[in-house]
Amino acid sequence: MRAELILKKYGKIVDAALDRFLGKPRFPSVLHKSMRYSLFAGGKRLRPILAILTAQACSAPYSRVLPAACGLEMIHTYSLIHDDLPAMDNDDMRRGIPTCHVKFGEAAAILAGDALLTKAFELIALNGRVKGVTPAAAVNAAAEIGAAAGADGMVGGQVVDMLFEGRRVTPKELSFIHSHKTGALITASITAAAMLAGAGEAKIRHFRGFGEKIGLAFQIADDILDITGDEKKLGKTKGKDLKAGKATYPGLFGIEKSREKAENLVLEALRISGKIGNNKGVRALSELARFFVSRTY
Ligand code: GRG
Repeated sequence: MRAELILKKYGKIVDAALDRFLGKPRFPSVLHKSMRYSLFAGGKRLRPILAILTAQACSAPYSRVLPAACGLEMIHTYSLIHDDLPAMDNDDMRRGIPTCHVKFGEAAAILAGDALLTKAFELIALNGRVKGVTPAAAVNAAAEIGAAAGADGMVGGQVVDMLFEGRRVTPKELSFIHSHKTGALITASITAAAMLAGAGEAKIRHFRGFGEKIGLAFQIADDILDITGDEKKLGKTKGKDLKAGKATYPGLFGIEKSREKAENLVLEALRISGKIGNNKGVRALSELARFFVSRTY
């Protein structure tokens, strides 16, 4: 199946599950409205779809990982809400519409992010109650996602990203920023799902390798899109990295070399997925890996 079709098909499943897990808008209404506003602003749902395809690659039904998959999208959405705040990137547009703080005010946006992050871990814990998931698998998956989202993962990467603004970075420092800020949650979407689906250690190692390669490729592609992309398609202001003096691959290596690097990473990922197997889930994961660098949004 082509990447666009995969995203469409599984995006619908993720959207319906997110709607269910979030529940009806209720008191306090500003909180539920702002959470829902950002969660349903039109994201590609890449992280939950990676989790779903990983379950299928392990020959498990996607229901085995659906609550955690939705939790991953909530963590991702919280990070975007907070990243857009005036104290961070100070962005007005995200996913093609005004950012959460522009629409609801700063305090509401901070709290919407907090509530999404917290709800995510409620769902990740609840995934332990799904038929076929062992208690050990549920605990390991929760620890995996917690580590990837926190100080030694996404938040840590974001802090280093801020520290290096306006400074020249080495390739090693840049790779640290990208693999933590962006790669960690992408990798955990795959490894945690493999754990919940009952994969053994060797398989989980392959999935981790696959995730790390495509996670880095994804962020390099994002750096390139910030320069060459179409603002309408991206749904956000472009050129912000350059303006803020951010550490990026094109900044360090130029666009052509960065493109080459991202494509090579995908080739390495495909070599790893070949070791995992060749069922429908693995083939779909490989298709998505290619999309990570060919995407225009
Ligand atoms: C903890 C506040 C905080 C931030 C963490 C993730 C992050 C760091 C900041 C968000 C901005 C940024 C440059 C993220 C890099 C990851 C990235 C390219 C996000 C966009 O992901 P997509 O393309 O977005 O999956 P959609 O909108 O499709 O879900």
